[in-house]
Amino acid sequence: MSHFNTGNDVQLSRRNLLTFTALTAAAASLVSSTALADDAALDVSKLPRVQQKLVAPPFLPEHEQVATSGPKVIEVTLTIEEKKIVIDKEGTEIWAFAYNGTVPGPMIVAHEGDYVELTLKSLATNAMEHNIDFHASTGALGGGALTKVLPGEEVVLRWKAIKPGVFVYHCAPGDVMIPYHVVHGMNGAVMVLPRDGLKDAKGNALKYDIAYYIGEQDFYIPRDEKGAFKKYESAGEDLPESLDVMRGLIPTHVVFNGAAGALTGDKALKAKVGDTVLFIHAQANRDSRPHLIGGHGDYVWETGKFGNPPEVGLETWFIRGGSAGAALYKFRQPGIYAYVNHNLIEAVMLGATAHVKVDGQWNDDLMMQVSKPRPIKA
Ligand SMILES: [Cu+2]
Repeated sequence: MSHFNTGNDVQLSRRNLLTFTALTAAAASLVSSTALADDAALDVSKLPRVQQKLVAPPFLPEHEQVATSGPKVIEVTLTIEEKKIVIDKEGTEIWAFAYNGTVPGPMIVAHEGDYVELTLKSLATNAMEHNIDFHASTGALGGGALTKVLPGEEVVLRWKAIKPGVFVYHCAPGDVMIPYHVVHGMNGAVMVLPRDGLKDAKGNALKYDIAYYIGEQDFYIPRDEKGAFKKYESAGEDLPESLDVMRGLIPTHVVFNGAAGALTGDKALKAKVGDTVLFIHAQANRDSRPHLIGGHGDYVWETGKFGNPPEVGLETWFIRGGSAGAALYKFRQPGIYAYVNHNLIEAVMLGATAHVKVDGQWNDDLMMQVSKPRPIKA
């Protein structure tokens, strides 16, 4: 039994923490009986089943851009792990709540009309109750009430992908535990492609050679009396102090894929001149504004929903907190591009920078240095 010290010096037992969400328990049982009575479940039993092997971000699982067969049931497994991760080069730590051990959790890919069947497991070594709310799903709490798992438990949820687009998912165990878990890394994304793939505003097919998934994460790390970031012995021990920092709404870190520098230098994303890259940007809690320095968004689904025509030729696009967006760009020049949250304080000082290393032949027509720096002529 682990204990959590609150700001009021009240010892909260693990069981107390777990009952933060007792109010939604009744709703959960109500929804389960309705779901079981649904006739549609009979048809689902006849559909082909595939297991989707989830991979760590910034990569996406193997998938078809255009579906070559009818709707199917896509089986995925997410295992929840409370684990200590390092979030910057100075060694700052957080006890993250991680789906499949990564921040953000892995991308799940489906086509419109498919069913996503998730087995959600929580390691027995965890301390808290967790669940999952899929913004891509349709139904009470995005599945949140139907997926509550205590340490050592597993649950299976199935939902039909009826809205195309990129969407976030996140833990939502109730009350303050919702933002607390989300800003401890407990979020990820789903991509539901139209069955016939992506299209421009005129309905012409759009394809990508590479897709990268960037999960932006804001962290709120408490500091000690000397201003140094505090470290904790176990998951949840930071609860009261973390809530105090969160109340101020100023993150100490804004990072891509779990840590400052997770996608820079040796770990830069890669592409070649001529490659068309789909950048999926997810932010489960806070607004962002991706910008590719030296490039553009050729086609951008700013709200991330593929039922809308993409905007073209964008400079910077806006990601609303609690959503994911997608931008398609064909690289025309080689070099190191910085992909940033163009609040440059967040990009440079808080960590929200990725690099894309692009190989290929430079095109002087698009840009060239006409003369090297020299003293100004009188
Ligand atoms: Cu959680």
